[in-house]
Order: sequence, then C-alpha cells, then structure tokens
Amino acid sequence: MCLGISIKAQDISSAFIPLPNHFEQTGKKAFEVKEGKTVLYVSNDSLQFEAEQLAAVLKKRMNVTLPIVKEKSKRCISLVQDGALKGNEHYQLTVSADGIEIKGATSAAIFLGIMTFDQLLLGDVCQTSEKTIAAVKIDDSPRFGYRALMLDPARHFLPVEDVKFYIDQMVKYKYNVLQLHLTDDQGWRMEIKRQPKLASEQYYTQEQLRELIAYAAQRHVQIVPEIDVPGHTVAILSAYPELACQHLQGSPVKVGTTVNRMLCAANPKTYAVLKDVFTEICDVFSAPYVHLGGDEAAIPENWAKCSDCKNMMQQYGYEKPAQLMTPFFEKVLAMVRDGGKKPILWCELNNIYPPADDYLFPYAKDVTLVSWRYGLTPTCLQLTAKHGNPIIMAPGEHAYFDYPQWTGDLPEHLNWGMPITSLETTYRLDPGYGVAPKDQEHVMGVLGTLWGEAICDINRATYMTYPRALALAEAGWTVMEQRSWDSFKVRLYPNLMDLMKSGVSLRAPFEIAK
Ligand code: TNX
Repeated sequence: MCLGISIKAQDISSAFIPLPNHFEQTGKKAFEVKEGKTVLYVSNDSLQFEAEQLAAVLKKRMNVTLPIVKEKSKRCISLVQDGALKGNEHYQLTVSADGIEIKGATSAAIFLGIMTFDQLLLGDVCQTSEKTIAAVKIDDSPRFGYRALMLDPARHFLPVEDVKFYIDQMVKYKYNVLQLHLTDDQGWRMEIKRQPKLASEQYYTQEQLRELIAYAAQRHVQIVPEIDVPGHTVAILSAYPELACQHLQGSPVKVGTTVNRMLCAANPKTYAVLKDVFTEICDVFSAPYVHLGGDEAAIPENWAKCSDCKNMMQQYGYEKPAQLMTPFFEKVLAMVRDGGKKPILWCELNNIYPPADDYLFPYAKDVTLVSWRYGLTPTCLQLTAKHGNPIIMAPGEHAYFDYPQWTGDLPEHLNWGMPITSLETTYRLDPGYGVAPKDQEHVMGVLGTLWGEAICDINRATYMTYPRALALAEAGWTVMEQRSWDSFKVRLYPNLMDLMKSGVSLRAPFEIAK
C-alpha cells in the first residue's frame, strides 16, 4: 500500500522551459485525475491530433488512459478553440478542482499549451503519488514568433526518420521552425525532377519531403528549406561543370574535396537551372520562407577573375565584383517571389570581420537577414533597423551548436579552433541586445545552427543541440524580465532527465553542478 503523503510543496514551474510569460499558482484546490471518470473534451474535430497528444501526455506522466469525447462534462480536461484570444501562439492553461482547460485561437496555440501542460506534469506534480494537479493559471504568448533550429543534412545526410525524431524533441520547447540546409559543397539532398543530375547519392525524394513537411506541420513546425547560392555550390558544379566561371572551366570539381567555387553570375544557364530548382522548392515546401544562403561567397577567386563576370561588371558600371551580388540575387529573389515565398539570406557585411560597417551589397527590402558572424550582431541589428530588413538572431557566440560545449568536448574532428559555446553562454543571449524597444521591433526571433561538417549521425546532432537548445528556446520565448540563469539551471534537471528517458543523446552539463 502506498501512503502517498506529499511533504514537498508543489512548485508548478519546476520543469518549465521556456518559462511562460505569465503564470500563477492559485493555491486553490487541486484537480484530481480519475481514470474511468475524467475525460478529454475537444471543442472541434480539427483538434483531434492535439487531443491525442494530450492523451499521450497523461498516459506518459500519470499512467492513465483517458477517452477523447465530443461532449463537455463536469470536471473534464478540455481543449477549446476560441477566436477571442489574440495571437496565433497565445494560449491559456487553467487548472482548478472543477476542470482543466487549454484554450487558444489556433490549434498551434493549443498545442503549445499542451507542451506546457506536459512540463507541468513533468515537474513536481509527478513527484507526488496522488493523481492530482495543482491549481494554476497560465496566460502565455511568446516574445518572438520565429524560434528555429537548423539541421545540415548537406554535410552529413540524416534519414527522414532521424529528422522526425529531431522534430519530436524540439516541439517540447516550443520551437516552431526547422531550417534544412539542403545543399552545400558536400552534397545536394533534394530531388529536383527537372534537373535530376543535381541530387547526390543520398537525398530526399520530393515524396519524402512532402511527408516530412506534413509531419512537422501537424506539430506546428514549418520547414524552411535552404538552397545555398552563389557560393557553397560544389555539389551543383560537379553535376553542371559548365556553370563555373570562365577561368575555372575544365578545372576539376570534386564533392567533399573542392571548396570556394561559385556559380558564374554571367552565365544564363546558372539562372535556368536555379529557376527549375526554386520552382520545385516553392511547390514542395509549405512554409512562407525560402532561405537562399548568400554566405561566404569566394568572390575574389571566382567572379573577380572571370572574363564573363568582368564584362557583366562593365555593363552595370560596377567597380567591385561583389556588386554583382545585386543582379545575381535580383534574378534569384524573383524566382522565390514568383513562387509566393519570402526570401531569407545570411547577413554578409562589407569586410566580414569587425569593424565592418555596411552590407556587402544592398539587400532588397523584402529580404529577412540572419545575423551569424561572431561579434557582428550589434552591427547587423543596427543596419537592418536602418534599412528596414527583418532580422533573425543566430549569433556565432550564442547560437552555433556545432561549436564545443566545453573544453575538450565534441566535435571530435574538423574543429578549426572553434570557440567554446557553453550552456550559460547560450543562455545569456538577449535577442534584442538590450537596445531600445523601437530598435528591436524588426527582430523576428532566434535560430540555433547545427552545422554538420562533424555531425555524422543523429546522436551527435542531439548531443550538440541539447541542452543548449533549451537555453535558446527560453531566449526566444521568454521576456528578459522573467529570465534568470539561476532559475533556468534548476528547471533544467527534470528536462535533462526527460530527454534522456526519451533516448535522446545529450551532453550532461557537469559544470553547472558545481
Ligand atoms: C560558416 S554560418 C558557415 C557554414 C559552416 C559554419 C561552420 C554560415 C552562414 N556559413 O557553412 O558550416 O561556418 O561553423
């Protein structure tokens, strides 16, 4: 027999990551879950998936099997879609002795409420042997609408099932975008029906991608594809050597070995191939954004030496070959706009490293930029504010999950002297960089990048991601006034346990246990 005496006061927030922006423990009578009596009520059929998720949460955390019903009854657990709530991701979670209600204007908001409910049960509630849930009122919506992680199957291919597993984990922490870096020097990972030579040995078929996109969408995650141009293009050039600059025609291009090759800006065929690529990308992917790369273009080795590119410069009256980025992207951006999508590019500045003071080339107004280079985010933030481009924060010093988490840790190879990005360093990110509210209105959110040069399987991918992605999740969701490293460290433990129990390889952050 179990006496079930709980001597510990329940701290309802003990496992919340990210911390909700408004919550209170009402101190009123708790809700009792009674198998055989308690039911899950859904306000409409379109919430069936969410209802199943809720049932799975209760099974996992309390070992109860509760039926999903369409009629409201006394003391039930309900999911309610209510258009009166403002915001796509704004949810309310109320627990009282009379019932539990998770409410939102959209199924996405309700799903987020279920993720919080899961963490409510993961916390102190589950340490009691009674099946009771403390009375709470949570009214929560995110600081930023774009909370992303990035996988790089171009460098090391990741099978669809692994990507799904990755999505299963990220949604627990309210991430809503997965960027897939689909192309690079080391591989081209998407089937393009009009250009079948592009795909490398391992790739996703369009059918697989559609299935993956639907899987993610059900969990309220958008998949943003990235096709990196005009640099990082050895995989394209190995299939179409004629797209190289004049002086490099005939020079061997080998996937996995060659680097720093670009697509020729002056060759019409470059644009013909890319048109086919982006037409199919826009057709297959449902997210409103397409990422076009634009980073680390080795212009001096390519366009600067190419006779065709030099002629093109003359036609435009340009002085610097980097100015060719403007006509190049005018053409490519048009393909994405024609496909009904909004473009994203990595933010590149004029002389790359500080004290850079302007963009490499003038970005079009509708381009969202991602700030990534170490030390340059404050400059990117100012420039984007001035020019009117939205910005996503992926600063190298906080959000690069390919960097080691501690001295001597992974990656075990291809470490070019990477700086350490500890859990605390990631946590310390304020995506608004403390500037005046009006100067950070254009910040869309955060992106954790898991560059894949050394990430050769899903276990390494999750090991590098967790627990730092928990810290970044809170940076993306929770307002600064609510955030605290000391509180985060405590809330981390049940979540680490939970990830480990779910079979997720992660790095135990020993340093915080000191
Ligand atoms: C720079 S970040 C890159 C990637 C590499 C990464 C390694 C960015 C836009 N480009 O191609 O994988 O560094 O840390």
